[in-house]
Amino acid sequence: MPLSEFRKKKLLYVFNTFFDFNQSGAIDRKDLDLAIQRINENRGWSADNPKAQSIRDTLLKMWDNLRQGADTDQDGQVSRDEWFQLWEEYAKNPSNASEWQQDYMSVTFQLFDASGDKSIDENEFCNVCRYHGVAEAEAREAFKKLGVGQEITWDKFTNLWKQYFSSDEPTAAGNFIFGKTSF
Ligand SMILES: [Ca+2]
Ligand SMILES: [Ca+2]
Repeated sequence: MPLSEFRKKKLLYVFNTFFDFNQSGAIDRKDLDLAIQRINENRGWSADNPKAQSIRDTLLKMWDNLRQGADTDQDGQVSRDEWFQLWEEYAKNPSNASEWQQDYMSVTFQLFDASGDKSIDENEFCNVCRYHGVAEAEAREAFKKLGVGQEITWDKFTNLWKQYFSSDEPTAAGNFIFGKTSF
C-alpha cells in the first residue's frame, strides 16, 4: 500500500520541525549541529555538560545510522523522498524497527522527559512542543487527546510513537505525540 497523503503530512511535520532545522529541504550534518545547539539552549546546558555530551554522542551515532539506512543516493543528505521511503518500509512491520528507529524513539522520549524520571508529564510535553513552535493551547489539547491520563510512561510512549509513524487513522491517539492536533 502506498504512503497516504495523511501519513506524508505527519512525516513532513517531523522532518521540518525536528530534523531539517535550517530548512534546506534535506537533512544533513549542519542540521545535526543546529539540533545539538538548540537542545543545549533549551536545557540551559553548556557544551561540556556531561548530559550535553551524552546527547551529542547519541545524536551523532543516530545521524550515521540514519545516513546509512536512508541516504539511498549517497549524496550525504536525506531528502524528503528518502525520508518517506524509510518510513514506508518501517510501516510494513513496525515491530521490526531498525536500530536507528529504536534509537530515535528513545531519544525523543529522553528529550520530552526533562526531569529524567522515565515519565513525561503534561508540562514537560508542552515545554518541548512549545519550543518547536506549537502553541501552548494546542500542545495541551494534544496531551489530552493522547489519552494517557497524567503521564506518558515508556510503554505508552512506544505504542503512541508507533501509531504516529504507521497509522492512517486520523483519530488514532498516537497522531498527537508531537503536540500537533491537525495536519
Ligand atoms: Ca537541512
Ligand atoms: Ca540523499
